[in-house]
Amino acid sequence: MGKKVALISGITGQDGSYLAEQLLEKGYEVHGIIRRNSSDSTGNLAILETGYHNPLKKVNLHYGDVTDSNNVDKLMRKIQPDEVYNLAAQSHVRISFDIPEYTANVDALGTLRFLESIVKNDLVKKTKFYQASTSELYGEVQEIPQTEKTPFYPRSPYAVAKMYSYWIVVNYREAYGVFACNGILFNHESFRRGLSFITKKVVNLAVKIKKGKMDKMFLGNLYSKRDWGYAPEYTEAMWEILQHDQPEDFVIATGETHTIKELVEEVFVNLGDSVRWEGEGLEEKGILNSNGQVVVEIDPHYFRPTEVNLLIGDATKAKEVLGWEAKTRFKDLVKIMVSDELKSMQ
Ligand code: NAP
Ligand code: F7E
Repeated sequence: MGKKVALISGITGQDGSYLAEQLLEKGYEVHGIIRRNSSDSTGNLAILETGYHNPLKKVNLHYGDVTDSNNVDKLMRKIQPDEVYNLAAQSHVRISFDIPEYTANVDALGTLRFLESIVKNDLVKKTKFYQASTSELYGEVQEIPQTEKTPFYPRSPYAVAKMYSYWIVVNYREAYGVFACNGILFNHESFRRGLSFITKKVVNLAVKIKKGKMDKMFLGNLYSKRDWGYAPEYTEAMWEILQHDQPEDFVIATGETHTIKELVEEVFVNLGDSVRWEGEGLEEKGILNSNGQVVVEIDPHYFRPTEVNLLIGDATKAKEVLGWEAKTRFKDLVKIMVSDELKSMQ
């Protein structure tokens, strides 16, 4: 049997880059879709030898965009993948309020474009499809903790667009028999996380503050709670989901939840300091116990018109059916992220 062929949309992102590495390790021929950007977006792939730079063509990169159905269809016909991992998204929740229509085009219709191509090109028996669904679907949570059966209540244009994708995956599975699955992944983080997400932002700025390169950071809502896991473990779960003998949807989470305040505190503990809080509302401040320096202030720019206050997932099904379980918990995740950030700034 020849090599299995995988196509990853969103390969330059945090998850796409880990997944590409893991699939190469497993012996796959890996293809990825990259957008034409005026600046280089392949930093997360630096570890891999790409088709551009090396004749070994370890990863085959194709220019494309999931808003372009001709492009998606053409790539699907050319590559004839055994597995598609649809990770491409405008993935920032707050920014989705600024660009809701664009977010819907990418995060909702992008998914439809792949599924239509599978059906139209008679790839139903060949191609399995993974959709990057999200805990943001639970939004104003209807149940604690959240499972595969918890009703959705999306609270942003991002989450509403992802809700379309969730259901179109279910529909194409039931209507046409596509092996299509949703991974409902709770927040997962790493050194490769984009700088505008809270874990990476706090770790990056705290390290700069402790090195004397900055005075303070500005944050939004300190009281929301998230279930944060470690990204490479979550991309392994994506693969596991497609190896199951039937197409199903799975929650992937740690089962532990923490506030943004706890995140800030834990990051500074890992940098040999500690933070106390003074004031309320917009006047609330985080202060270093070592020297009294104000290191956190509130900027309402980072507030969302509607917030997701509490996420905590129950990944029992993934454990029982796939044997998948989160290994890295909150404290270890922060330790890893701080250590990787320090190394990168040496
Ligand atoms: P990310 O780092 O923001 O990566 C998003 C990827 O999508 C990037 O490669 C980006 O390319 C690409 N992309 C954006 N718009 C595109 C378009 N129009 N056409 C083609 N590619 C496009 O996201 P991530 O954290 O790796 O997450 C991967 C997926 O899982 C996303 O769908 C996200 O919504 C979902 N998800 C993430 C989490 C999480 O906690 N990380 C949890 C649940 C679900 P550029 O590099 O060119 O921008
Ligand atoms: O915010 C609060 C903010 O942007 C987490 C995406 O990968 O995970 C991610 O979405 C929390 C929110 O992630 C700042 O209000 C406070 O309550 O890191 P985040 P997210 O919105 O949970 C889900 C699962 C996805 O699917 C998404 O694609 O932190 N917060 N102050 C802040 N957030 C940011 N970004 N910046 C702040 O300054």
